Parts: sequence; C-alpha cells; structure tokens
Amino acid sequence: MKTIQLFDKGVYAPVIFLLLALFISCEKDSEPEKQSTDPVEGLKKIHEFADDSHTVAAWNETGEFRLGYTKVYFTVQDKDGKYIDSAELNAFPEMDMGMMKHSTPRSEITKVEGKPLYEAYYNFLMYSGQGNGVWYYDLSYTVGNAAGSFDDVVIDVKNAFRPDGTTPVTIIKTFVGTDEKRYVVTLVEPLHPKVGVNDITAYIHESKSPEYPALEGSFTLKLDPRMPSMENHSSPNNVDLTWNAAEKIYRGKVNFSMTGYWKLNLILQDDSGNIIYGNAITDGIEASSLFFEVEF
Ligand SMILES: [Cu+2]
Repeated sequence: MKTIQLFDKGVYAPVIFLLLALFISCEKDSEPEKQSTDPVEGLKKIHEFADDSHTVAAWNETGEFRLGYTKVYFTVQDKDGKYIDSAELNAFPEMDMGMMKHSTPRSEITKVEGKPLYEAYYNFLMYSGQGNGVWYYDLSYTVGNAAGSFDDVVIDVKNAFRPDGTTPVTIIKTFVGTDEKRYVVTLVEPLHPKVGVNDITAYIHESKSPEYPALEGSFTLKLDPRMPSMENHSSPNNVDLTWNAAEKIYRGKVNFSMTGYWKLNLILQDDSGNIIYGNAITDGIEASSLFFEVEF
C-alpha cells in the first residue's frame, strides 16, 4: 500500500521503479504473488481421519513412520477444506505386545509458526511386528468448541536398515544406567551423511513408560566414531554432543573421513562426568556398549 502512495507523489516514481526492477530481477525464480500457500508442499500423507466436522491428517517427508526418530506434521481442515491454524492436537502412541504395553519418547504436538501446520517427533523404540507388537495411537483434536478423536488407529512403524535394505541399523538405544535409571538415546542427525564434518544431534529421554521425560541439559555424549572394517580407525575433529538450549537437542560434530560403515561409539556422562553408560575403546575393546550405526 505504501508503494502506491509513494507512486502518487510522482517524484519518487523513478526511484520506486528502479527498486522494483531490482527486486523483480532478484526474485525471478519465485514470483511472490504465485507463492504456494499449501502448508504440506513437499510432504507425503501418512494417513487421514475425518468426522462430521473436521479432517485430521498426518504427514512427513517419506509418508512413513519409522523406527527411531520420526518427524511428523499434522493438518486440520474443516468441511470446506480450509486449513485450521488454531487447533490443539494430541496423539498418544502405544505398542501392545500382548503381555505388556509401552509408549515411546515423543514431543508434544506444537504449531509451526506462520503456517496452518503442526509438528511433533516420535522416537519409535520398536518397529511394527517386533516382539509381535502392534503400534497404534489415539489422535484427538480441539478447534474452538469442536472436538473429536480417532481412537486405536493402527500405525505401521517400519524397521530401519543400512543401505543394503536388509541389515537393521542401530539408531535408537534403551538401557539401564549406572544410576539404575532407564534411558533412551535417539540419533537424529546426520539425516543425509556426507564425507567430511557433519552435524550430529540426539535426544536423551528417561524411560518411565507411558511417560518419557526429555532430559535437557545435564548430560554429555562423548563421541568416538570408528570404522570396524578398517582396523577400527577413527577420525579427527569430532565434537562431543552437548545440550543446545535454543534447539532443545544434544548437538556435536562427527567427521566421516570416508564413505562406508561407521560405528558412532558414545559414552553418556552426567554433569559431574560420571559415566552413566558406555565405555571407552581400548586395544582390547572394539566398541562401546552405546553406539549408533551410519553407513553411506
Ligand atoms: Cu514394543
């Protein structure tokens, strides 16, 4: 609106014209008026549920739930297809293993800023069928005075594999620490590993199923990446994972000096440096009891 007013003043018109010309030449790949308002552009639908008033759908980049860290987005639409940006959503995942049930580490479902989209992560401890377990969740929403729920929705959590597509890969680990507490550590990044220094991120949760409180801040994951097939060599310039308060995740650096199969050996330490789980690698010990696998 301001631009139009300035144009009316005449004297500014050439300046504005120049600025516009500059703007357009810089922006020729994405004309603002044609920008997509589709909140799920680039995402694949995992599933959707509808009742008399709303449709709730779950999405992510692969269209699948998978063992370990799984990012999920949700949309809520009314009967006219309009995306709702004031909904509240809850999803409670649970695995029924016959003799027992358990949930899994997860975040709340929160609003994505600036889009009618909601996000969460689930760190799935097991894949569907593992131990004859069946995953399902109760998904509920509130929009103003309207509320609904979709109960006992069976969800298919795929196993995670190395690049051969058949060998399972270790990306989430549950254990009892030296302090007798039960922990879950989940590898998040690197999602697309490359040769050189990669960001590495992980979550640490305490396991008190059905709740898995996120353990924020007071731990360190000491990192020692190794290539078992090449005399267990390591790499220089790795950085241990420490708490990143802004991103609410443990963050460090891992240097893959070549492609192949890497074992990311870890030691979980508390804020006094006490070892909670894991061990150092020595001449006689090739791996830590706490490790993740990356192959690329
Ligand atoms: Cu299970």
